[in-house]
Amino acid sequence: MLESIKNWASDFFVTGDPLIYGADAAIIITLVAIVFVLTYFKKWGWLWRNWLTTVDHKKVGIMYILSAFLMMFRGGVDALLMRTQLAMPELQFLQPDHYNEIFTTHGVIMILFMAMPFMFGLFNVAVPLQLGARDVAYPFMNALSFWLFFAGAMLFNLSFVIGGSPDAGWLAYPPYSELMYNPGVGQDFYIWGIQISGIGSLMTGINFIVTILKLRAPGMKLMKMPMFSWSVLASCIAIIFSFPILTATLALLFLDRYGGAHFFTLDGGGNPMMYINLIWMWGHPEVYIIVLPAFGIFSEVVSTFSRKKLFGYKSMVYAMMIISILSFLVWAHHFFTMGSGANVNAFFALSTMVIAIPTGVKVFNWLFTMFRGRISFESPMLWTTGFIPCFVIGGMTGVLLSVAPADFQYHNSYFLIAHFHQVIIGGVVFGYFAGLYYWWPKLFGFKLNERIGKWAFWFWNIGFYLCFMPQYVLGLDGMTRRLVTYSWDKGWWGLNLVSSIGAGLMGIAFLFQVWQIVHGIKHYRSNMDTTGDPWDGRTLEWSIPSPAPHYNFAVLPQVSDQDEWWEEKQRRQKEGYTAVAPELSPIHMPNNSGIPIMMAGCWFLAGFGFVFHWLWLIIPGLAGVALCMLAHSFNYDTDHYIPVEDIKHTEASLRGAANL
Ligand code: HEM
Ligand SMILES: [Cu+2]
Repeated sequence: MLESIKNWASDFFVTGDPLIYGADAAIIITLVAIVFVLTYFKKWGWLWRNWLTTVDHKKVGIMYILSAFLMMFRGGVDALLMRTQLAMPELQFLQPDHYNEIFTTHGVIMILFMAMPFMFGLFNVAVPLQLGARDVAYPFMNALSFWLFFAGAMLFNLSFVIGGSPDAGWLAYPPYSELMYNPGVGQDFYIWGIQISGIGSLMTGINFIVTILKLRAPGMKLMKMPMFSWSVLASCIAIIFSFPILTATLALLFLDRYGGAHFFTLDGGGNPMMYINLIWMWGHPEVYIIVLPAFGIFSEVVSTFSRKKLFGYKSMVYAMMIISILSFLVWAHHFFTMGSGANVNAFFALSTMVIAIPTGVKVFNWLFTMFRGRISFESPMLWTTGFIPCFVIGGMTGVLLSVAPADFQYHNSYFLIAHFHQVIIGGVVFGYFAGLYYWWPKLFGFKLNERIGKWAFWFWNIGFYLCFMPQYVLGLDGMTRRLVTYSWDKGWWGLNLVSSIGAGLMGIAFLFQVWQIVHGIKHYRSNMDTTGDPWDGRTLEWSIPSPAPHYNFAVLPQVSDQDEWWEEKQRRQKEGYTAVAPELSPIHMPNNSGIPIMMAGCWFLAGFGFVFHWLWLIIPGLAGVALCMLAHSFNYDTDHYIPVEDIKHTEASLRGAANL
């Protein structure tokens, strides 16, 4: 009896690795500390009412971004572990099995649990404010999306200490992800973690499309909409068409693993290449899903900090929309070596090269916007100028990769690793940082320290080039990806060492950013943004106080121009301008709800049950999900009105009574 419990426990808890015992201890200590602090300072009620049950898009956005930072830490530690292992030849720092797990969790966490929530956080933070709306179209669903993402991310991360991590790469190609070759529970954590958070992503896509199409302020024609909102629309269109493919693909893999189906196994008539096609039909649009909003942010930042209208607004809109559609037609460039023949490869090579055209258009638009502008280099603009050369080089190496015959040489080499990190770090990560620094004062009411920010910027940039430029050379020299170690006689050690040093510098850069935020919170009183418009902005979010009141706009703005707030400021400076005191009326707002977090909790339990084949947990978990749906369907107390008196009071305390 005792023996069998012991056996079960050593399977259930991952044993034998000091790193993991450390993680076990850290998790327990952190949980105890959180519970202690919340109880000691009597903050449970505050946490529940203000955060866990909130449906306010700004708070949901903050929770997304906070989670993204935590995940960036985990994914970054994974990256540093790998770069330590590769710093010198023939190191035994990580064993091969462990290395497989780490590149898998690094990739999944960085794309799905870091980039995606960071992006959704910025959608939430900025889109309703830019549109002159009071929330997203479906605030309840928005909170539910967040909690589903969070439940999925936690489930995935749990595999580190319970059951064991997945190790079949970030896209879990069969046959290695099939039960026969991968009997542990790691791949099941992968499937359920991504499925649960994927439902949330799909709902967010729907939510923001409806918000953008239906909730724009009166007078804001589509062609007057701020460029970030356009980029969100393009990204969400790609989300709603591509995420169902991911869900279906993982469902098929689930059937293979649980039900002995043979969709992706050669014996039984399946085909692993089918999986690889399907997963990239989602995977390629996914990379545009995360980069298009970054393009939107750069557009806003470039025009604000050059104090000029964006050059070529219309061409930018068309470029975004075309990219969103084209991104569905290029997936096979990820496996030119599949053997599908010259005609198929020619099609996918050409469609890939075509994408470079609208992308190039954008780069010229940004450069022409800066041309003869009155440029100032505060943080958001700094990241934008860092992005342009990085993305251009990364984009050009992408065009090299799209040359199908040559790809037989580059495929699965470090050349590819260098290329995609260059576009993802230089494009996506730098873009989201620009957005975070840009909207930070609007969210929290104070600015972050510029000096610490500059340190972070330079460490990120120098670290980046040191880390990834050598990898192009290594790739051409034959170093393949997912390689745990290499021998001295390859002659690769010098470049690898430089690369690892670069990775370390990026780790330091991240610490600078954490410090910058801690510093900002400590000294917030001396950096308050009392104007609501710290960058001399152009779009509607800068017309309201910082931090934005929870109803955003006391009176919905009337829009007549592109860059409405900029034009309004010009009008106000003209002779004879008389301010009209706005007529206030009660504001209709959604109520908080505890159902999203509870429903996500039930999904988490069901997912955990599925991972371990525990019917006794799956059934109550799914029943809980159904009960939450029922409870929400019969809840008629979902909204309230804020009386005029309260609005006046809030506005007076935020703006000073004079402005009303
Ligand atoms: C911050 C600095 C980063 C460093 C130093 C780094 C380093 C690495 C390393 C060493 C690998 C494994 C290469 C191999 O053995 O094949 C890797 C793979 C990968 N990285 Fe990063 N990375 C960083 C940031 C990111 C970011 C921001 C993302 C995405 C948002 C990302 C996405 C990926 C993906 C998808 C893989 C492929 C995983 C696989 O082969 O299945 N990385 N990275
Ligand atoms: Cu692709």
